[in-house]
Amino acid sequence: MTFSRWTLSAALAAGLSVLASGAFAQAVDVQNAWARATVQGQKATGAFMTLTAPSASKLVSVSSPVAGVAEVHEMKMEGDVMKMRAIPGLDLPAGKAVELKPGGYHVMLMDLKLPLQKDTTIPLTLTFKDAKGVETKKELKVPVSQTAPAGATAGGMHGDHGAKGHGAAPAPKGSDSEQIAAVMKKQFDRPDAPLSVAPVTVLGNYAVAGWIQGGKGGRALMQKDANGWFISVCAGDGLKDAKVLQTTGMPADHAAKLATAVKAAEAKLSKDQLALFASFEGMLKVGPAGHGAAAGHGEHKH
Ligand SMILES: [Cu+2]
Repeated sequence: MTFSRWTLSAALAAGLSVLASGAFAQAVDVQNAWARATVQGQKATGAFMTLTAPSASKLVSVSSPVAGVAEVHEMKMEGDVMKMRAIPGLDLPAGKAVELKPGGYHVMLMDLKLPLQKDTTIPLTLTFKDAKGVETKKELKVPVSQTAPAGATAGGMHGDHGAKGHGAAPAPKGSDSEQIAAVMKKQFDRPDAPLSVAPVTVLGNYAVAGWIQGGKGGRALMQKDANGWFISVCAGDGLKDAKVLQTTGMPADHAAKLATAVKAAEAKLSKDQLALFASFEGMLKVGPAGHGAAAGHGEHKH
C-alpha cells in the first residue's frame, strides 16, 4: 500500500487532517492549504492550496460551514483590471499539480458567518468528479493565516510575481512610511522591475501609497492591524476620493481627511506621475481578508 501511505504522509506534511469518503486510491492530494484571516465585519475571503489528482478529475464544488456561499473562482488580468468570476469546475489533469493561489484560481468564501481568526482552522469540503463522473468528497481542516505560509505561493500585484515566501519574514521596522514601503516591496519588488513607493500618506491606521513599477502605477490603500501594515486595496484615482475610500469600510470623516491629505501630498508631483497613479483601473481587494468585499469587482455576481 505504498500509494495510500504516500497520500497520508503528504497530507500530514501539509498539516491537514484528510478524510476521503470515496475510494481511497482515487483521493486527490492536497498540499499547503490555507485560508486568509479576516477582520471584524469582513464578509469574504479566499482559501488556497495545491491539488494533484492521480487521474484526470475536476474540482466541482466547495463548501464550508463558516461561509454562506463558497465557490471556485478564477482571476484574470484584462488589460490593467483584475477580474474574477466563479467557474463551474477546475480541471485537474492526471498527476499535475494545480495551484490555487492569491491572484489565480482560488476558493472564494463569502457571506462569512464569523471572522476567520489566524492560527485557527476552518472545515472545508472539496467535491471532485473523475472522468467517469464519480464524485469524491474530501474534508479538510484548513489553517487560517494572514499571509501565505512557507511553501505556499503568495501571488502578486499583477498576478505574475510568483512566490516569495514572505509569510515567515519578521515585521519591518522604521517609520510608518518606511514600513509601508517595505511591505509593498517585499511583495512586489523584482530585480527586473523595481517598485518605487512614494508618496505615502498616513492617517491613523490607514495610509495611501503611490507606486510605480515598470511603466505602470497605482495607489495602494494600506491598513494597520495588530500584525502591522498590510495592503488592503489596490486602485487608481479612487484612493484619493473620499466616497470610494468609504466603500472600503473607512469611516466617512476619516475618508474625507485621508483624501484631502493624499491630494496635498501629491500636489507637487508631475502630470506624468499622476497619470501613472491614475492608470490602475478598478479596485483590487488584496488582504488580509482576500478580495471580493471591495467595490468595482464588476464581474463578481453575488
Ligand atoms: Cu474570488
